[in-house]
Order: sequence, then structure tokens, then C-alpha cells
Amino acid sequence: MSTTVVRAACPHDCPDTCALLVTVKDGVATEVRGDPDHPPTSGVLCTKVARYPERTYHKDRLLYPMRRVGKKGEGKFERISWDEAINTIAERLAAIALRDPQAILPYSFAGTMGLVQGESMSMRFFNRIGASQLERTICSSAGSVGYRYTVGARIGTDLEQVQNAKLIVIWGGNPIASNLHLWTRVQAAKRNGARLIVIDPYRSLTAEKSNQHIALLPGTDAALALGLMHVLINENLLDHDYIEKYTLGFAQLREAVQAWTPERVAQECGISAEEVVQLARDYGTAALAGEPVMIRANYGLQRSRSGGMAVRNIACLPALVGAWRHAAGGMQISVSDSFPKNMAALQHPELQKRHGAAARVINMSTIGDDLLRPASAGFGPKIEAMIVYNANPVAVAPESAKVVKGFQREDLFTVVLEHFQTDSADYADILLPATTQLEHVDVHPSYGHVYMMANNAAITPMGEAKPNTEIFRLLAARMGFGEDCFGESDDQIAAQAFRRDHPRSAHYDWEEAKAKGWQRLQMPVAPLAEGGFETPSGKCEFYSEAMLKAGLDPLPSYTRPYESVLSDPQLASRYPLAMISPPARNFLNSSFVNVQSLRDTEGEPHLDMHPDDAATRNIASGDMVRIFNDRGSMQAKVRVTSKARTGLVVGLSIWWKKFAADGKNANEVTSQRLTDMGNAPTFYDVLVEVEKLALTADVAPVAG
Ligand SMILES: Nc1nc2c(c(=O)[nH]1)N[C@H]1C(S)=C(S)[C@@H](COP(=O)(O)OP(=O)(O)OC[C@H]3O[C@@H](n4cnc5c(=O)[nH]c(N)nc54)[C@H](O)[C@@H]3O)O[C@H]1N2
Ligand SMILES: Nc1nc2c(c(=O)[nH]1)N[C@H]1C(S)=C(S)[C@@H](COP(=O)(O)OP(=O)(O)OC[C@H]3O[C@@H](n4cnc5c(=O)[nH]c(N)nc54)[C@H](O)[C@@H]3O)O[C@H]1N2
Ligand code: SF4
Ligand SMILES: [Mo]
Repeated sequence: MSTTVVRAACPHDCPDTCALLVTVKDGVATEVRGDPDHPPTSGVLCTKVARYPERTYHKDRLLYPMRRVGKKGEGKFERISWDEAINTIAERLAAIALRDPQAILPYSFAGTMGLVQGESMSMRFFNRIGASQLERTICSSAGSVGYRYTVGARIGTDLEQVQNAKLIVIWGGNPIASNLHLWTRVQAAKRNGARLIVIDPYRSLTAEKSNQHIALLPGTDAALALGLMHVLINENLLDHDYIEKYTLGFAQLREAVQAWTPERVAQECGISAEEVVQLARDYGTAALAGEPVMIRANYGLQRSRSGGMAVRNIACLPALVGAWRHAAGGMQISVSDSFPKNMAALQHPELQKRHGAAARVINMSTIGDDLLRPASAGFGPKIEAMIVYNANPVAVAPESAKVVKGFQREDLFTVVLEHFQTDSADYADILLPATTQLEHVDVHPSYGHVYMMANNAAITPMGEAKPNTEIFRLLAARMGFGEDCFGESDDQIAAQAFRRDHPRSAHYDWEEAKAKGWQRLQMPVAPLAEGGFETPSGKCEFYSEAMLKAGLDPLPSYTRPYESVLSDPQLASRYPLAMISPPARNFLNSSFVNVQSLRDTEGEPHLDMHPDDAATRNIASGDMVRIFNDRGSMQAKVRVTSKARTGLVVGLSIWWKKFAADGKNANEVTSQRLTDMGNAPTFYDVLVEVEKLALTADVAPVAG
């Protein structure tokens, strides 16, 4: 009997990117633990990934290539050989490419965050074909753009400093569920006397553990930040030295925020003026007293119309009070730009250039509309083929009824690379089995810490599963693509992932990373203590010329959500409740929903509703309800609770539709409208009505 321990990295779309130790006994992975020596991980994993062997050896793993035999969406398949699968796909894509390669669309996201199994061989392949490019906006692009305008690059407070902060503001995030290793440091800071303030419409697990919870209406964060700046500036709670040396546009900012009195802000946000004033005073006073004050802004606040501006406005706060001076102060939203990724080597964009004009770009967040669009001069060719990998669009993309209608198109050729038969896989013409993180090699950046992470393969692939890279390598060979880059191994790709000509990653060494599990970037612990903003001016830009050029307000401002009582009273008279659908603790987006032990913990799709809103609708805990608006409806079981503020309902997500009683999930009611910046979706900018399901849906009388 042989037992080995293999060093790996968590592949999931989570800021923590943990270092894993995989115990392998006689070729079988028996245990996955957190590496105690990796500082961010500190030997701890979340419940989901501690169950990784259960997911990898799941009885429903896809083990062979398959071809659809039933109707689209029915989920009936028969086994075929790899040869047949690759031949079928290559022939079909070649025929489409002959007419117009832009009719082919890759659809992928963050099933794995690996630079190898994510977008390396796949992008080379689609660049070489000349396929449409996918604009990957579904998660963080609104806030990324807003942050970059202000701070310049997505860098920020180092995770490993958070325990030293004295005031921590968690703004639109729920780290107990979605950023565990930040949370353990927040707890340590609290034990050392730090105060924790949470800004969230919902009393999340994290808000429950805070010293103060400010429950504003969804989509109003940009206004709250304006109100805070109003108070900080008018009460002179400012670090004048920092402002003078390292910021741009303070005089214009001072003007712009005058209109945003605490009273006006309170009305927009559905909170009290005292809450606005007190938060500004607490934040400014602590900072001026020389204490580290830190803002952890997260994705909850980016998912409505003003999502980009919300992050931009919040990103002005640390510069106003000089919070960046401290290693444990400042702000973190994502530290992705810390990593000098070698995109040219990974993706070979020059392969695309042989097609002349730049490829058409399709936004993944409007895939519902785009799949249903006919060819036109503005749009280009109709989408004729979709290759889906690392993503589950039928469950996660907004306005799902349209997404499903698109996937149902008989003339659409759909290939899905997956571990499981997800809601999207049900629509595949060809379904291909992909390897999991335990079965392939990869290398990872992180968006929550600054370590380059290596993943060794712990076990041989299950059944006939293949890594994404190998599938695209086979397709490239079958289509006769002779460039050298299509012959590179996964190890060769990984070895080029970070730039050796950049000071932060000059020491990157793939062999060393594989042996140790990780290498820390050369990053200063307080990167913006003395300026060094990567904006055009080199300063924190309160006033942004680049925003003006992009047609945006160059100064912090606020636009109401598309759908809210204040912005659209007429719509609100029919659909008075705001709905948000943030991640459930035991799922990772739609991953893990099919792992029995984790699904059992979440139970079934729920809707949290305030007692007042429930009472006026005669709804009690345990009732099944229908949640609906003009776009669609879904069913859920109500929990009457003051965790949801009045006027708000919360459906923790993202459920696989096939595990819900009515075969639907929260994306039935979400819209394809986009944010002010970054073309991102507005998942939490939604009005609905909720009614008790007295009778079963099919015999219920039609409501007026
Ligand atoms: N367990 C678990 N962890 C995850 C994920 C998961 O699905 N499950 N998903 C991963 C991914 S892809 C991402 S992007 C991150 C997301 O992680 P987070 O940024 O933490 O995002 P959410 O959980 O979407 O939102 C966090 C909180 O924002 C609140 N919120 C909603 N709307 C608003 C608003 O308008 N303003 C404010 N201030 N708050 C609002 C929600 O009530 C929720 O409690 O987590 C990652 N980690
Ligand atoms: N209503 C609502 N909708 C949302 C959100 C929300 O909060 N509310 N959150 C949004 C956000 S933040 C995000 S990031 C998106 C997430 O959307 P997606 O990135 O699509 O995330 P998942 O649903 O986890 O789907 C990833 C799929 O990739 C597969 N996969 C994992 N590793 C591999 C691999 O190596 N190879 C292949 N071929 N497949 C692999 C997994 O099995 C899984 O089915 O959802 C968005 N949708
Ligand atoms: S999902 Fe996040 S917390 Fe869980 S193991 Fe992966 S990186 Fe760590
Ligand atoms: Mo995300």
C-alpha cells in the first residue's frame, strides 16, 4: 500500500485560492486538507472543498464522450468514442468557419480559475479559428472598471494584514460564506478590539456577527459613499497631506458632494441620516487618530445599475482619510492586477490577427438575447455554434427564459465540456467529460492574496475524462492547425504563465512552485502608502478625465437602480419587492449543488421575507410561494425573518434548475440590463411580487 501527499490548489472562483494537500492511497484520493504552511490558507478549508473527493468520485461524473439522442434539454445521451466526438465537432466547426468563423462562440467562465485549464489552449484554438470573442463580464467587471478609474489597478490591502485593522467595514460582501480566510482575520482583529461594520441590505451570516449593520436598499451604495464624503469633507475629517500629495481633483470633489446631504442620502438608501453621519465620523475619526481602517468591498454592491460608480465612490474614501498609509488600512476589492500574467504566451492573440479585422465581441451577460438574434449588419452572423466549458450559463446567466430559448434552437450546434450533466449540459449536442483539479495540472493567480499557486495532478483521470487543454489540442490537430503552440504540454504552458521580465514575478519558477505549492509575488505590504497609483496621473483620481472620455461623469455621482420604488414607481406598484440572490454558503455559484451532503445542508430553494411583507400577503414560514415579474417566475419555500429588511426578499443561490420543484431558479426574474461601467449584469437590480401558492401551479386560476 502506498500513500503520498500531493500539493494542489483550489480551482474555484473564490478569493482565497487555498493551498491543498491531497492524500492519495493506492491511486485513490482519500482526503483533501488545507496546507498549514501556506500563510493565507493556514491549514483551513471551507466545507465545500473539504468534500472534494465526494465531488470527484461522484456517481454522476461524466466519464465518456456522448452524443445527444433526445430533444434539446431533455438530457438523453448515448456513449460515443473520442474519435467520433472530435471528428464530429471538427467537421461541424470547419463547415461553419468556411462561411464565417465569427458564427462560432466560446462560452466559458470560472469553473476553474486556472491559467492552464481556463483560457490557454482554448483561446489559442478560438483565436486561430477567428471565432467571436467572449466579453467575460458576468462577475466583477463593473467594480473592476470603477476601481481602475479611481485607484488605477486592482491592487489593495494585503489579506495577511487584516488582523491588524482597528475598524473594518465589510461593504456588500459576506465573507463567512464567500471569503473564509479573510473572515478568520477579521475575527482576530475583533479579538484585538477592532470594530466591524457591515453594509448589506440583508442580515447575512457576516452581518449577524458585526458590531453594526447598516441595511440600505440594494443598488444605493454609490449614494451612501457620496453622503460619507459630504460629511468627511464638511467636517474636515481629512488627511490633507495625503490628499495634496497623492490625489487629483479634490476641489471638484468638494463641490460635487455638496448636494449629497445626509438627509437626501438617507432617503435614497432607505436608512437614517444619523447612520450616514455616524459612519463617516467613525471612519474619519479612527483614521485621523492613526488607526488602520480598512474597507472590504465586495461583489454584492456591483450588481445593480450604479455598480461601477458605487465601487469608484467607495474607492475615494481611503485616499480622503489617508487610510492607505497603513498596511492594514485602505481597501480591498480584488488584488488580481498584482499578478503579471503572461497573456501573450498563454493565449497567443497573434493567431487571431491572421483573420484581418478584430473578431466580433459577444457579452456573456446578454447571451439570452444574442442567441436569439438574427444576422444583421450591426450584429454580424447569427451564432451557429457554442462551445461551453468552465461554465453553466443555463443556470447562471440572467433572464433565463431567453437563455433557454436560445439553447433550444435546433440550428444551434452546442458542445459542453463538463464534470457533470448540469442544466447547460442537458442542451449539448456533444457532451465531453472533463477532468477535475485532482486529475490535471494547473497554475493559479488569486484575487484575494498574492501567491502564485501550483496544482499537481493527484490521480489519473476518471473514466475517459480529459483536461480542457487536451480536448482543444485534439481539436486543433484534427483541424490541421500546425503552429508549435498547439503542441505544448500543460507543464510547458504553466511554466510560462507569469512574466519573468517583471519585478513582481521575476523569481517565478514552475518546478519550484510545483514542489512547494506556491511562490509569493514580490509585493510591498502597503502598496499605496506613498501614492504610486497606476492611473494616468499617477494619483488617486477623484476627477477622472478617462471617465469623461468614456461618456461618464468624471466625478463621483449616483444613478438610481433600473428597478426600485424611487426610480420606477409604476413598475413598483405591480412588483413592490426588491429581490437579491447572493451565493449560498454551501454552493459555489452553481457548483456543488449536486453534491448530496452540501445540498442537504441548504435544503431546498428558500425565500427570506420580512414579517411585515409576509403579513400583508398572508404568507407564513414554510409556505410555498411564486416569485414573479414580467420576465418570469420561480417557486420557493418562505422563511419569514427580519434578516431581510422590509421591501426586500432574498433567495440564496445558485440552484440547479433540475433540483427545484418547478425546474426554475432565481435567474428567471433577473434582467439582461447592464451596469453603468464594465457591461456587467444587474442580478440584484430586480423588482418582483410574491404570492402564496394556494393551489398547485397548473390548476391555479390565472391571476389578474
Ligand atoms: N460559498 C460561496 N463562496 C463564494 C461563491 C459562492 O457561490 N459560494 N461565489 C464566489 C464568487 S463567483 C464571487 S463573485 C464571490 C461573491 O462574494 P461576495 O462579494 O461576498 O458577494 P455576494 O455573496 O454576492 O454578496 C455579498 C453580500 O452582498 C449583499 N448585497 C446584495 N446586494 C447589495 C447591494 O446592493 N449593496 C450592498 N451593500 N450589499 C448587497 C448580499 O446580501 C450579500 O450578503 O464569492 C465567491 N465565493
Ligand atoms: N442570480 C444570480 N446569478 C448569478 C450570480 C448571483 O449572485 N445571482 N452570480 C454570478 C457570478 S458572480 C458568477 S462568477 C457566475 C458564475 O457562473 P459560472 O462560472 O458558470 O459558475 P458555475 O455555476 O460554478 O459553473 C462552472 C461550471 O464549470 C465546471 N467546471 C469546473 N472545472 C472545470 C474544468 O476544469 N473543466 C470543465 N470543462 N468544466 C469545469 C463545473 O462543473 C461547473 O458546472 O454566476 C453569476 N450568476
Ligand atoms: S472555495 Fe475558497 S475557501 Fe474553499 S477551499 Fe477553495 S479557495 Fe479555499
Ligand atoms: Mo463571481
